[in-house]
Amino acid sequence: MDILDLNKFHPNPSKPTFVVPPGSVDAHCHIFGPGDVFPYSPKRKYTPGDASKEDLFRLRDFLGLSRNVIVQASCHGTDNAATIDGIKAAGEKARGIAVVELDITLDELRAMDAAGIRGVRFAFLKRLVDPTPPERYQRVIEMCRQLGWHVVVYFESADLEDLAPFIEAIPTTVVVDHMGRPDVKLGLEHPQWKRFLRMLDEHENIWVKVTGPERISETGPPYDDVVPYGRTLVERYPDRVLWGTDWPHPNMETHMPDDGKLVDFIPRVATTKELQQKMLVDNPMRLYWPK
Ligand code: 0GY
Repeated sequence: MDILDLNKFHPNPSKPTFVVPPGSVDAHCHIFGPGDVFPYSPKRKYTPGDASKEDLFRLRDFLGLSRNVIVQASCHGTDNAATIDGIKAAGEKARGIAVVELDITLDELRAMDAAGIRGVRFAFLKRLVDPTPPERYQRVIEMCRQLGWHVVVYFESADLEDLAPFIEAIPTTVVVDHMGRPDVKLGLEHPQWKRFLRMLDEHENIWVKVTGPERISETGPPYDDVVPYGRTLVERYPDRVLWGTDWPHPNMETHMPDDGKLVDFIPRVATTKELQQKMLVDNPMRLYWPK
């Protein structure tokens, strides 16, 4: 394997073998800086290598994708300027997810809506953010409901049992990042994974991103150990799964993924044309570009 700088996205990803259906959406990616134009947050827990909107659009086109959902990452805190700048530059080809202060006003959120933001993200990973007691998000959630936005939640599976009452009570569509971050060492029969499936079984407003095999895998590329988890989600909840690259892959400790190989992971979890069409096109279009 190439020795790559773990703070910088893959410089020359391979051309995927899998040809994505026309209109496919990368529903989870970020823009970082560049730091001299869009400074990183003083409260950040990591400082990424710059990854500009131009770099993102180049990757989108190279992989054969049509649209991006740009997710505000923790290193930019609650200053969504880089994310919104990227959405504006992409025109109709991008939407975004913001991270906001708890005292933000409805008018400020309306301005973000006009700029293409369609939801807010709450992260519960201590290595990314200082913890916010979930009940303090209620006011923001209520404003999301008024705007027809959704809520994105990022947690690790060990924390789900504690967070579930909060997540299950959210009245909007909820999107869970990175397959709920299962611990693949524990296996598909473990109560943590079963708890996640139970949450999805019982709450049809909860969607899940089939993203992040490179983060979840213990064995590394081509992420064989993550396939059964992804496939379970796609086959059980075909109308509420999304896919994304997670480019530019902050905080990778073992390797920097080849984004072409991440596209080649898709047909291993979405094994039919119908499932691929739903996950890559129909579902994200319904959520982010409704007619
Ligand atoms: C991801 C995952 C990570 C980082 C962030 O907001 C973030 O900084 O989401 C991570 O470190 O697991 O979705 O990019």
